[in-house]
Amino acid sequence: MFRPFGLPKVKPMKTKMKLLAALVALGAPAMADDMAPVTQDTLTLTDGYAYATLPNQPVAGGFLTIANGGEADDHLVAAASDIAGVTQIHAMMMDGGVMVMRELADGLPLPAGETVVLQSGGLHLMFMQLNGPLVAGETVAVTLRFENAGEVAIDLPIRKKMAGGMDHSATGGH
Ligand SMILES: [Cu+2]
Repeated sequence: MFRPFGLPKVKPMKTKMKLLAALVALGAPAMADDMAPVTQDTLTLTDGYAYATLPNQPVAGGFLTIANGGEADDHLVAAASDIAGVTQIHAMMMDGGVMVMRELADGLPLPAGETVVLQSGGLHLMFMQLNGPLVAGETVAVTLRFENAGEVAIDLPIRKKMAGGMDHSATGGH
């Protein structure tokens, strides 16, 4: 399912970050399920996350929201993570009445002034040839390479997968 492009989504995150910092300072159990927003060049990256893997799950999805506040288009060209031998940029699409996913070989366009959401059941980062499990409460370090903004390093918090949710697991384990 694609969310139409062009829906600006800007959330003030400062309060959340302070709360998070306070929890960390108190030694509270891991609650780092919100990614600190990252801004580079005209891009703002928010709402990053990945789901914990099930035993023997060979691949996993990564998700985030990318807002391009600039006047020029940008382009997510590539992604990489130490957790995976290969990281690709995928889209879900209908093919003969069946939902399939495809690698976006040319990357993901980020039109000027628009916000692109990578989410379960839609656009996503695909971690393949996993080197180990994704564990809830930990993070996945990912480097994204943009045509204009250059390389951006982010840490995706790993969330527990909700049972019965509308996510990839229904389509074959990721
Ligand atoms: Cu995929």
